[in-house]
Amino acid sequence: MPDTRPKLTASPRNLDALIVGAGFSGLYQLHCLRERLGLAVQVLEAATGVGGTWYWNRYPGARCDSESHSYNYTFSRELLNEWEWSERYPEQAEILRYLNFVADRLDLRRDIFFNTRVAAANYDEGANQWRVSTADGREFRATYLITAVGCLSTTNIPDIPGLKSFAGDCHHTGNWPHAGVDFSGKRVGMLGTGSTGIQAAPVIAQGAAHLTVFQRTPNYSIPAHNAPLTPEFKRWVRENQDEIRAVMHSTPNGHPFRISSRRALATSAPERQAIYEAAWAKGGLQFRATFHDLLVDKAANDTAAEFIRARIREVVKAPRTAAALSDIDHPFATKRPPIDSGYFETFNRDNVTLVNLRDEPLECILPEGIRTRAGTYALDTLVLATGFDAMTGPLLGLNLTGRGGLTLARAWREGPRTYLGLQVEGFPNLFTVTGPGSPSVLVNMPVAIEQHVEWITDCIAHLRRSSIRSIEPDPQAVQQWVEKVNDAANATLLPQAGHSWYLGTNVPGKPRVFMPYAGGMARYRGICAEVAGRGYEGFHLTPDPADAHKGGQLRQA
Ligand code: N01
Repeated sequence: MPDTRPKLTASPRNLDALIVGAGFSGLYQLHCLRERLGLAVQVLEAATGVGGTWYWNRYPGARCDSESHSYNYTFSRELLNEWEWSERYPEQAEILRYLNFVADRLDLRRDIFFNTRVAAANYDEGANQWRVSTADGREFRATYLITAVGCLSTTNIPDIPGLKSFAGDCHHTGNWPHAGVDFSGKRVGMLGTGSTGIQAAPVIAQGAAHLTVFQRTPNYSIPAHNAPLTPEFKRWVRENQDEIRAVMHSTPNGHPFRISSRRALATSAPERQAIYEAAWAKGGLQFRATFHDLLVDKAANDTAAEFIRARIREVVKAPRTAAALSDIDHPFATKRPPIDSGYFETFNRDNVTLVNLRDEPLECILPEGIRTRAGTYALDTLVLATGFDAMTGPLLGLNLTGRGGLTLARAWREGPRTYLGLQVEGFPNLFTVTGPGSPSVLVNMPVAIEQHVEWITDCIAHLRRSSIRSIEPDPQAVQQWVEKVNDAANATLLPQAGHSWYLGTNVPGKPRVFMPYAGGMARYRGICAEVAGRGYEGFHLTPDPADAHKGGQLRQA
């Protein structure tokens, strides 16, 4: 494999900033720090190319469930004008092409070290530097360390007895072989019916001899109705860029549509049914926006949940399978709602079987297949669509050690604690793009990413302008923010999912904490702007010793 590492032009030992990850976040952060602030900055990326999530998640059917015209950067008119999406929902390969286009257009590759996995990062208090070591033994030093590692990038491999003994091919969807997987003539088993499994099943079923879906928890899904974009729609997007961006910036979830102000229970049953039917026919996440109380009022939520269950029962012909698929016991959208292309229809195929693990729990994996309480299913290939150690997993995987030898694992042993999802107490000059405690995964990701990257860039500009040596959050501000994150979640039905990766309960031993900020992106953007406007309220700003006579440590709480 050719060495894609950039040549070291300046000493890497004294960089201004290091960024970990070359996905949506890392690419834009590099651009901002290099071009807007003129910093010496480099990116460390474990993969051989840019793309982050979209580099790794190459499973069959991988597609974004944000609509394509909202799933891109909006900071650059040139980028907007030069790129055109082909379908309503962009597929993985097209998103990867887009991110490569951006990397080329902004000349980003020259400052990215590919094939470079961070092994550990330690804050050296005396030098006020982050020392970052890589798996292949190199060391980098920088004043600012910015994690752009994504929220769903650490795969969750279930601890099922016998998994390693499986004799056939076994792949996790989040680490899919680049050459693809040939399913022809194969008996394929798939574990997992979240967004990923729901996207993968219809495509795998088309290529395999037989697909067996092992379902532990049934899930809602809305039809995507994906289709090529028409020339008229493309023209409309080109002509309305500012308006589309304004809508994305004003809504709680960063999508390019508004949430209705109607309440489900204040609407007559026939009218409500008609609204749901229209939204179902339109497809996509907009279904969630039909009524404004769906995520705050259980009775309102029940109306949407029952509508979807009825659609599943209508579509799926075998009554037992339909019952297993529609026996959903969490409120709608309290887990990330998938959207699909023919998921429920797939169970009408002769070569697809649903195994309901609630009726016949999984006992173990054997070399020849999966054994449940009811018997053994012979398989040639196993697909693990079992999700991620979300939000905290990618950060803990960096083995970060802050001031006084405090490890992130210790600081977060009872769950993540951040201020605004941007900084962690005890970890000066560390910034976490879309970290826990920020809206991130509850939002159309590029919108959340652009706001974080721009806030971090402005913050670093302020530190340098004001001769500030380091910034870290005040403990009180962290405590108050943690409470705000909890309150925001508790004001919704989201914690009522009982079990979800939002809560961390999908990973054994992980503290049960609702991790993202559920107060809405528009509100969050305002809070961050206010904090910055008040001189970074809630942060400790430590002046450079040379400037210490100007007032010692600045406490901005
Ligand atoms: O993961 P998940 P995902 N035995 O955690 C099951 C984003 N995303 O990769 O619920 C049997 O949602 C588990 O069952 P249960 C999106 O934000 C976006 O699907 O724990 N089953 C569940 O069914 C999404 O929410 C896009 O009982 C086991 C499944 O595995 C997030 O990624 C596309 C098991 C995991 O579901 C994660 O989605 C795809 C076991 N031992 C993903 N362990 C788009 O933008 C786990 N499961 C389109």
